[in-house]
Amino acid sequence: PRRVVTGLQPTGALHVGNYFGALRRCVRLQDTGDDLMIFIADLHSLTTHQNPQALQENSMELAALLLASGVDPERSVVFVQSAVARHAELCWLLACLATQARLAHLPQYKEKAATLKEVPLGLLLYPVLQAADVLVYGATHVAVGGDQAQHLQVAAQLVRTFRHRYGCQPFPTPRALLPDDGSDRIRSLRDPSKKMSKSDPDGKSRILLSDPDDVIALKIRKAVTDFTPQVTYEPDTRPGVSNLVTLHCLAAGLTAEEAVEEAAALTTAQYKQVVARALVAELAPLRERAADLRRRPRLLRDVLRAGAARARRRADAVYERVAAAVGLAPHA
Ligand code: AQP
Repeated sequence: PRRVVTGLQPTGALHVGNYFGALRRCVRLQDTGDDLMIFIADLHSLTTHQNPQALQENSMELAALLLASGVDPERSVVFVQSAVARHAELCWLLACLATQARLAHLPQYKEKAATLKEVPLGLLLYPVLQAADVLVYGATHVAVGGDQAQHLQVAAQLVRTFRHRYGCQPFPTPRALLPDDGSDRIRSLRDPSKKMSKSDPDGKSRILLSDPDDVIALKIRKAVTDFTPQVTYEPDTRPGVSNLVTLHCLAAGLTAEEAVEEAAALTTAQYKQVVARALVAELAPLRERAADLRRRPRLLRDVLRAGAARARRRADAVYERVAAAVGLAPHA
């Protein structure tokens, strides 16, 4: 089977974009028989300032949501990144092969760095840690959204550099696994030219997984569309309405054609009620399962502990080959 790695940052309340684009996608991958490793990327989240208590709470919340979404910790390995020290150890070895110039050239780095007076080194190293996250398990695939594809090129480059320098390749070159259902591109409800994002200052731009049913309906009702009343699926010219169609499809398990056909007799205003109902039907049970799991912190901790132990065993095997190739003195 493919070995697929994916990570989520515990940086705040999750929205439906995170759900369809990441949580539910994990469940789908798990159900197709992939060997799936899912980590809560707490080390990554430290590249921006995090309140320590909130960071810890967000990590547990993410664990609850993963399980509530249907991730099965027996089949998938679920763990917290910082619990497996090999991520950071391999990151160092890879950082010694990466160049500052190449990392400083990546668009996401440039965008983020431009907004900061003092740029933390961790922000520059972010893609190297991402490479380590994947290579340390010898992963063949990484489940990402389209915007992360460039960071995977950094991982591929590091594999090549490693081979040139040390004459061996202790890990496969990982490939991006992109979804084909548009689930990685849920747009802001207030400005459909942007993606839905945790950090958007406008709370109405996203539907949170914690939003009650009436808030979901309200946010969909207020979603920005355009002045054409018919419902069509034209992401390039009608991104607002098309985003609603995408949400409807993902929530109700329809294709875009089926959703548009169902909406043939409806105005966009009427269609919004259909979309809201579909979202509520999907999210209300999820919310309940998550609330249930939140009341069982011991179970969550047990799952994470067992996941970390499995992850460590896998990481040790790869890291030992890497350490030997690099010439680190054996210390076992
Ligand atoms: N709008 C989106 N549509 C579909 N998928 C999305 N993801 C994020 N936004 C959308 C996916 O959610 C996962 C979690 O990503 P992350 O925690 O690394 O944070 P992110 O990608 O930076 O997500 P946000 O929510 O937009 O946060 P901010 O505001 O901090 O940038 C990833 O799999 C991502 O693809």
